[in-house]
Amino acid sequence: MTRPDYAAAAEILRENDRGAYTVPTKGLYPFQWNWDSCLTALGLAALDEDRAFTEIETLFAHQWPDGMVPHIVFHVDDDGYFPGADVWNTAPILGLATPTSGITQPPVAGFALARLMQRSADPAAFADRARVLAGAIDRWHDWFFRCRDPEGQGLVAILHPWESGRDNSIDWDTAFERVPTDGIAPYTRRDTQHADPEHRPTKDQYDRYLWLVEHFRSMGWDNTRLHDASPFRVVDPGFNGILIRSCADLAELADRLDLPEIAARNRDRAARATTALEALWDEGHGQYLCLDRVTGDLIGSASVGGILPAFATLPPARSAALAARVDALAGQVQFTVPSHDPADPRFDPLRYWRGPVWLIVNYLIADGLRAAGHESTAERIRHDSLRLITTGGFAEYYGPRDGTPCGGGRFTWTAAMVIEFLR
Ligand code: 9YW
Repeated sequence: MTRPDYAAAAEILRENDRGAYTVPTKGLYPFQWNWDSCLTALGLAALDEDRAFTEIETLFAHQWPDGMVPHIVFHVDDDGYFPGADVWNTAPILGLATPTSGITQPPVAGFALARLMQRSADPAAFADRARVLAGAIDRWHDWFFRCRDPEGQGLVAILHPWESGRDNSIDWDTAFERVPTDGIAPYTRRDTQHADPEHRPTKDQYDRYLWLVEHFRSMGWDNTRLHDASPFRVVDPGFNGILIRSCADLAELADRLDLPEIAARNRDRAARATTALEALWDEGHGQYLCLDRVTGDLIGSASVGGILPAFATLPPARSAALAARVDALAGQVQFTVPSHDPADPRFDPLRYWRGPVWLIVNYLIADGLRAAGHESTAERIRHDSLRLITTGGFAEYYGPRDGTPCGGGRFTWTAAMVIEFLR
């Protein structure tokens, strides 16, 4: 792997830069996405540190009054994406200056900010901006535990598959059967006009995605009520693993920034969630599983969501088991880490989150495994990730068996992760 890939990655970041935020890719996703931006900031920092901080600041400028940070910020009008601002209708309902979606996404901001500061050539120059962001991220974390863990169980639920960032994972299939489709407004999808429909979620899934959006909208996007009112409430180990890591990293950063209360609160959140995560461990699958909070049952679906907690600091036996799980998966595919276990009959190698490899997920897993001392597994993931770029370019995701590039092309966070992997 040589420098030209780095240069090509940097060119994609520049191309998708809209000044104060980046779009995930031209055409398919013309707005700012939450976890895309935070992970993209890591790549941007290699080109321009100031611009990297701006990326996260722009996202947090659209934090809701209740503390939630939305998954999409609709900075511009563009009918190339569905569902657009008018479907969510958050701006009129909540009096927002810029329309946003009404749900959130994996909370990588705490981790991303801490990493930007850790790596900065001149952290003192960014300390004031980091303090403001640390306060905003702390409010987001507080929102999670208030609104998505109302009974204080220690872990937070997602109320919509889009919140997980793993839209059509097999993990959601059973719980999704409870979501009705009657009464939804007629609609035209745009994603299937930009990307191969065979590589995207199905119409049945889109109907249910929209039913949930319309249901939450009809409740005025009131997050004090949505958790209990949603027929879809799932505790995703990947999402919680990311939250744990962000709480822990934010706590450490807050110590350095002399923000002791933020440090204490986030350390406590990370510790409680790490303890609670144990309930999602499944010895049979050798990984974590999702929990359906409506039924109280673990969901028997071995997705990468159950490996993603490797990103957080776990008991050593758990990290070791997850490293072994990745090593075992490597025996079944050409490129790790598939988003679902190929041994599961529901595995679908090219359909979005039901099998394909995503570089951001690879990066998070490899980062955690490396920190836990599983160097060779982390290195394998890094190596496979870079091979995918060589064979398929900077795609949105890839087939794990043959590296087929899928979805959108010239993809921002894929490029950002390449910059990270080449550091
Ligand atoms: C959609 C932007 C987003 C990611 C998600 C991914 C996809 C958007 O693209 O969702 O409309 O389905 O699943 O994780 O943030 O890259």
